[in-house]
Amino acid sequence: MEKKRALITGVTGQDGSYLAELLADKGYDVYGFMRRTSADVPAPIEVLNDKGLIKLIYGNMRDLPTMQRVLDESKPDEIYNLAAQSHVGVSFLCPDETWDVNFHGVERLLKEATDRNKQVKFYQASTSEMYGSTPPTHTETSVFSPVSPYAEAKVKSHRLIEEYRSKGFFTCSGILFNHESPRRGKIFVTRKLTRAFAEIKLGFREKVGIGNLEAGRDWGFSGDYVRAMWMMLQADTPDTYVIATGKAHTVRDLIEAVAKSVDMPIHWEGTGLQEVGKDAQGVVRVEIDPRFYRPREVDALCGDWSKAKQKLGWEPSVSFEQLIDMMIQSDIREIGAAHRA
Ligand code: NAP
Ligand code: F7E
Repeated sequence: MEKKRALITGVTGQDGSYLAELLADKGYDVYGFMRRTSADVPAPIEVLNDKGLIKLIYGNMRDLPTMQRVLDESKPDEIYNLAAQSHVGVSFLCPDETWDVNFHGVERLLKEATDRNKQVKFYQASTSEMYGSTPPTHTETSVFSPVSPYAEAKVKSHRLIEEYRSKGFFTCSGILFNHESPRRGKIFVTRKLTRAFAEIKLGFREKVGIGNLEAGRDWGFSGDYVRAMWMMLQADTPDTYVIATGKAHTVRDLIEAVAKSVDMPIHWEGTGLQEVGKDAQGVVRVEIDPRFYRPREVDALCGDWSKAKQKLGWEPSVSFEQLIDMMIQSDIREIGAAHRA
């Protein structure tokens, strides 16, 4: 049987890297879009394991000719569109780039891909940010109320995916809630905190500045979530699915859990911008830094993943506590290795 070919945009990101490994392990030939600035060796870069090939080639969601060239070279059966300006806070600072990559990039890729192959299967990385703060638990049919340029662009792309589906194309949308891992970018709140507390624990840092303590998120493990992406494209019919754990925690809970996992329980003193988190010796380890507040915030998100369980047989395998532990142990190892080198 001929090997399946997959194209992953955003292959150098957290999800892209896990997905590329998953698909290569399943025997796919995997092609990945890589921006020139993503690696310090020139593309193409080929990684061959005993089952499949991962080939990284230059591509940019803002550049139609590179997109056309990559599609002609990779001839994908499946496309996973993960590339995005993915930071919500940054989207307020760079709305044009966010709109161009997160919406027009999807528009370009969908058109070029379906012009070349009407049977291509397309996964779009939609997001829980599309809901805004509509409580309490979100399903595939909950109302969208985006509050950031990031979320607005993602809603528009989500609608486009549905439009293509209604015309008979195999386009799926995963409404993924926050998912993390040791490969998470260091400016997202989970990794920022696991990194900071690893440094505090090892004596390289005293404290960390943080924004909104009360925001609630449903945090899962990226490795579980990329498995769901693949499952969506293997189903008989294309659809939209919520992927989440169904358990929400606040940033305050997250800080307490991270601090506890390095044996440094935190207690809180003060209120508002003066609130601080202190360790058992009374040393301030967490303080509020207004620079990390957003112009508009999504207060609370929690996903109902029952449709994914029912129709795909998907379920999350890593708990919030296990996720934090995995991330902090990895940061401790990484910092230790860097200081020994
Ligand atoms: P990530 O780590 O920030 O990765 C984003 C990827 O997009 C990187 O590979 C980045 O390349 C690439 N990219 C950015 N601009 C590009 C451009 N103009 N052309 C080509 N590639 C570009 O994000 P992630 O956490 O893996 O998330 C993957 C996708 O899922 C994103 O679309 C995100 O919006 C969405 N999502 C994420 C979550 C989550 O909690 N992680 C939840 C819901 C949805 P560089 O290496 O060059 O920067
Ligand atoms: O913020 C609050 C912040 O940046 C989570 C992306 O993958 O998930 C991610 O978006 C919460 C927010 O993720 C800090 O205000 C407090 O309420 O880790 P984050 P995000 O904005 O939820 C969604 C589903 C995506 O689709 C996105 O691509 O934490 N928060 N203090 C902070 N956040 C950050 N980054 N830094 C702080 O110091």
